[in-house]
Amino acid sequence: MARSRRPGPVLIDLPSDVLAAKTSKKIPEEVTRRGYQGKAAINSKSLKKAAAIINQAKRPLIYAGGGIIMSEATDDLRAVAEKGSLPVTHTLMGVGVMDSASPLSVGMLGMYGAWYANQAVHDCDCLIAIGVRFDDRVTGKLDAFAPNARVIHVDIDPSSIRKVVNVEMPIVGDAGDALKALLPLIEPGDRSEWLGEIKSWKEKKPLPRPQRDQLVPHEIMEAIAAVAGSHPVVASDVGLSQMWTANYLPFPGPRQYLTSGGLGTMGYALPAAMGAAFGHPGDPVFAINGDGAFQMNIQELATCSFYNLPVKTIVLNNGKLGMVRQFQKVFLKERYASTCIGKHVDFCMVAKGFGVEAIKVNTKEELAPALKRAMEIDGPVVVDVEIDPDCYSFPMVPPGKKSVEAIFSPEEWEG
Ligand SMILES: Cc1ncc(C[n+]2csc(CCOP(=O)(O)OP(=O)(O)O)c2C)c(N)n1
Ligand SMILES: [Mg+2]
Repeated sequence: MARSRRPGPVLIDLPSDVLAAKTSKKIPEEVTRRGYQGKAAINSKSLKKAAAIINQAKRPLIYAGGGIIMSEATDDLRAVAEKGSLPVTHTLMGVGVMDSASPLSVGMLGMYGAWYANQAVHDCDCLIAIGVRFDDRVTGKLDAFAPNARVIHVDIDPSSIRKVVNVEMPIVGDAGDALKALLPLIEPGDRSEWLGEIKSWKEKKPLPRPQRDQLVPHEIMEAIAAVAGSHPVVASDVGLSQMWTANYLPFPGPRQYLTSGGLGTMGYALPAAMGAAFGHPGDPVFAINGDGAFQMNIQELATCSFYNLPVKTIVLNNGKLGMVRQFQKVFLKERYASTCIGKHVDFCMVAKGFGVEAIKVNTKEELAPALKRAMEIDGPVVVDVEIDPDCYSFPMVPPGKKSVEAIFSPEEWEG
């Protein structure tokens, strides 16, 4: 199950009395299970109909997710997008399906996504969903999601199709198989007007890049990108740090951004980065942590130290459980509860206690030299960066609102 075409972690929970019991039953060679059964052949009729819908569309948009990355189909997606001049928005799990610098990339959609990506979903006349699940963090208010679009949904798991939204053209199958079969059917179209409109939205309401006295997230992402080399692997934790990494750090390709996605497991970044460091020796590997999430697996610094794993841990230190605090600030009238964790932990001292080198960054001027030094060190490093504690992840779609009703500041929320 873990290694089949929709791979991922599987929890097998066996009670200890079962483990200790004896059995004379023969263990079957093959097992069948309910639900998803593996790879299905693509229905060519459905595919032709889907291609016809796409070719007719004036304002098509691909909504691409992690299924494309699991299917190793990034090149197939890019070929289809380029042939049809089809812009692509992606989910959190789909970071890297397009080169974020590509003119066809519309960035991440959803609750913490770019305003222009949500606007493109709202205004498209054809939504081509591939390897995605219409998660509530993506759709916002469901009946206002892609209201003008004919929807095509490609997914390997039939139970995912029409689970959340009604689609006109379902295609059950592997994303790579579907995209390969779709490529010859896609006609090169002139979509310059639509692409121009998306470009103007990007200029009208870009991702915010505030200038403050203290360091702010996009400056840190830019500084990391400047030292990261051509093929970095970045694991992010859960919280604002995760959204800032997904939105501001450029990702040219797949499997360079590791995140726990919908599971939301704080503490994920460091062990995930350690796995990447073992699996990709030679590639620069970063763990980008919030100060809260870092403490959930901080003991793994011992493993980093033991193996001299070259994981560069960047702590975005705001003294807060920032993402939860953002809710308390915006929606709960600043009634803060249990989200101010303060500055009681000296992460540099903790890291050194584990035998890991550490650098403290307090000011803008200290950031670039600290990252340069971190890259020069042959082994694990913790860089503890003080950031403006009043930075949040905007734009944000308030729960229950339409995805085009994103707010750019707490003041925009009227309750
Ligand atoms: C184990 C666990 N506990 C609680 C949460 C809920 N949660 C989501 S984000 C977040 C705050 C994360 O704080 P921090 O790591 O400091 O990151 P920041 O948002 O400040 O960047 C919390 C508590 C979670 N996702 N996982
Ligand atoms: Mg924090």
